[in-house]
Amino acid sequence: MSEGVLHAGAGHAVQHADYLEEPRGLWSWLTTVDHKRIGLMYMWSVLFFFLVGGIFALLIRLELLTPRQTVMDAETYNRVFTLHGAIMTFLVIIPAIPAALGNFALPLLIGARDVAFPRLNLASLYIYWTGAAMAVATLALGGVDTGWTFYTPYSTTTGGGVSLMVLAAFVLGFSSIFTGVNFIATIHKLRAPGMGWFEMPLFAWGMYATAIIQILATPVLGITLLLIVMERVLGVGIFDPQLGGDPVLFQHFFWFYSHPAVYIMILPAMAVISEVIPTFSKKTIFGYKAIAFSSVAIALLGFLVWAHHMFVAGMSLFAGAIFSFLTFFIAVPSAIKVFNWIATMWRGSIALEAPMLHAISFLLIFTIGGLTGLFLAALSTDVHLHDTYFVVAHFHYVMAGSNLIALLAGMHYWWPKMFGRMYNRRLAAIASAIIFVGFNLTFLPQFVLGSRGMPRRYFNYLPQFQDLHVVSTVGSWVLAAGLFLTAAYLLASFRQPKGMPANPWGGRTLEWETPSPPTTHNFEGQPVLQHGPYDYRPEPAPVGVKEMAH
Ligand code: HEM
Ligand SMILES: [Cu+2]
Repeated sequence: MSEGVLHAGAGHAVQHADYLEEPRGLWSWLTTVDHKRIGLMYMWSVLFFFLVGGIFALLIRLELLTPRQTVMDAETYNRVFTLHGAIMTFLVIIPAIPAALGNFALPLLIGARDVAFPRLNLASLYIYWTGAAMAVATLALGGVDTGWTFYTPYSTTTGGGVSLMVLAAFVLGFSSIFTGVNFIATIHKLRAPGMGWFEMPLFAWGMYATAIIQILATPVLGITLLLIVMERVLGVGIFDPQLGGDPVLFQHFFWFYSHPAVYIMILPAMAVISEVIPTFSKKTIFGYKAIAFSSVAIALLGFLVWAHHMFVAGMSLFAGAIFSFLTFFIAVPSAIKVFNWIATMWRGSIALEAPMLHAISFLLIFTIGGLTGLFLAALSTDVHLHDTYFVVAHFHYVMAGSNLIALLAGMHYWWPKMFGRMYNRRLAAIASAIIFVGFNLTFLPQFVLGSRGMPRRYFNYLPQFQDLHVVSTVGSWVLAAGLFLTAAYLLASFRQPKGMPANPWGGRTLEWETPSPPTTHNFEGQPVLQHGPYDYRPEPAPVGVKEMAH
């Protein structure tokens, strides 16, 4: 790997306008096939829905401030947590890193001019917008109160906008599949000449593993959701026992997608972290191949463990024991990665810039999330913890905490590349600390609540649970404050003139060889192979962070 990756060849003598400037006008954005512009439009859309889902989250926490009704009635509460979960899962966390950051960064990182199918890429954005509009339109039909998991028989019998909501998820699935197809083709066909599989940045490996799951698992969910619509609209008996169906069948179908889908959410997060940690430790990544292969191992093993969501759904003890056993294995590749990231930081010259601070938060939060997963994987303890706040805390550590904090790490890392501008780095460091504290304040107490028996999705609760609920609600305000601060200084960066150097962080992957922001075609001429993706040997001296024009 030592002779690995490349440099943009023909210098930057010819100055072209950057991709943000040329061509001009709203229409040029709406019809663009530039992966960078599509990535940005995805990013703004995802952030918008994160705001919407976040407002619902704050409402949930506000309601749970007291053991009885606080601000809404029980039916509204059910609709609010359903919308929160559905929006965050299908509109935010799944597309966030691959569709937003992946679209922007992947072609740059592998020295390509664009993705393999630029038009399909634009189509996937429009499909995303269509699905999002359908999900929002369910509000007009009285909302949805099934929970984001749409469990039968409730989802086939309750009123409201269930059919429209599951169709929205069906449509969104195509957007996800198309992105996956595009990335697989891009990685196979468009790597810069000389960039073998093991000279690819690890971000590309993460995107590749994610794409495998997107393509293989998403159709299962799509068809399952269509079956709900068929039962609701046409009365075909698939899940309803009265019509000859089986409600537990739904859970099998659902989790056969949704367990792998949690890796659609975490693999891209790991992909970002694998780029940030070497850059800010100024060290070659430790265990490149181990990280690359564990991504693929996670993608494949993820298909074998779905029934750990169903230990108490009435399956045989034998099946339960097997699924419990298999679930422990899935923790191994993740642990391998964590050890390799820590080894990369070990004796590195660590720069505590915002992307790195978020990456360190990720390491801590993901480790807690992953380790608590083992309690749930153990058949005997899961019987006690299933459907309690322990589960809510667990999946927020891995989904919300890990994925979102990795999104923040990646946005702060590539922001100067995306926009040619730098945010206020001091505020960014402060915000990362507030987010870390707020997140743990919100979700750490929920582990305790759950283990004491606080069930999830309950509107009222026993008075002895109130103290910890109050801590959690206050934590959600701290978290929100950190996120609003982040939004404020990121938006304020647009008041700065563009003027970032090509490589403000001293990174060694190819995107740093292009100007900030890049031109429409990314590279002037053919990139030439010069060094590996994480080659931090002394020469040539990287442009230090301190020399930045800020
Ligand atoms: C911003 C801070 C957040 C807060 C304060 C928060 C709060 C909550 C609460 C209190 C619940 C439990 C509702 C209940 O069962 O009683 C919940 C459920 C859930 N949250 Fe969050 N959440 C946040 C962020 C996120 C993010 C970023 C995601 C993205 C994946 C997410 C995904 C979910 C999902 C999937 C559920 C399950 C919904 C259900 O099963 O009904 N949350 N959240
Ligand atoms: Cu699972």
